[in-house]
Amino acid sequence: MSLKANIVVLTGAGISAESGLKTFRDNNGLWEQHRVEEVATPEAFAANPALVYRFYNARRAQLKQDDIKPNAAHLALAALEKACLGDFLLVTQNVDNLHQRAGSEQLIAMHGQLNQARCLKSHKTVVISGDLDSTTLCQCCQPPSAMRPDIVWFGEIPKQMNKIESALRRADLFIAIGTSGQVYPAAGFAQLAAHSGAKTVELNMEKSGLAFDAGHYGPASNVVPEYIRSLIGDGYRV
Ligand code: BV8
Repeated sequence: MSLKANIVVLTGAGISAESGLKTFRDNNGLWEQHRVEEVATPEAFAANPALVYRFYNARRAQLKQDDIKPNAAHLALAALEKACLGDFLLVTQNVDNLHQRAGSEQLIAMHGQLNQARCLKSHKTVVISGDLDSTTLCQCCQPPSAMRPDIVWFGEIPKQMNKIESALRRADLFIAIGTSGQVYPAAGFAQLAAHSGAKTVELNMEKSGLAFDAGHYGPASNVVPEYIRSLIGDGYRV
């Protein structure tokens, strides 16, 4: 069954948890005894680039592990996109590549991607899969410049905000999945969609505390396919 509606979906770390990727609230938000919010900043990169390169190299390497793959929630969102006859946009806060691997196409990785690097001089981005460090040089400048992870750090502006806000203003349905709603501007998307007349739904392990019209709670790999089946029927198998 297809769906004549404009849909915006926002995902957070919780949708990738059952694929084996830690969420930000796991380990009390710590990595190697550092608060993630302190490592994922331009200041941390300026003060201790080796630490920040290592933080992202470890997470990028994890994506190549055989046991890290899209789960039923990622696949159900790809099916929803195919069944949607209106405008569909999936906005992820995650920097992993699981939505891409699940087949989602109308996708904005608003906080960047582990598998991309950015030239510090030209700001051009390139796809990478291996480690990045201060000796990794760009191919776009003469003389070549050092590169950084193409990640949006705290205090930096998320990607494609205009496109995201315009989609939220046109949305009939806004679905937030696996996000604690603690990081802005993503945490404000449900309210913007609601003000524009959208129905808002939260699919999460627990209530995030943000206001939604409806919510379904439990592991994403159960709750998301179940909810999407309620929208488009059994017309898909994951
Ligand atoms: C900006 C890349 C200006 C890095 C990330 C005071 C008040 C309000 C805002 C601020 C403030 N002080 C500073 C700010 C701004 C700041 C901010 O919001 N800080 C927070 C900490 C207060 N924001 C910024 O700096 C942003 N930029 O504001 O620029 C601007 C903006 C617009 C226009 C002009 C100017 C930039 C923020 C981006 C930072 N980068 N990621 C990296 O990945 O290393 S954010 C990072 O943390 C993630 O990407 C993610 O977005 C966030 C963590 O959030 P979640 O994804 O929700 O993950 P979390 O672990 O928190 O929650 C997981 C959820 O899943 C939980 O609810 C859990 O119950 C659930 N779950 C777990 N398992 C499952 C599950 N659900 C279902 N199934 C399961 N199995």
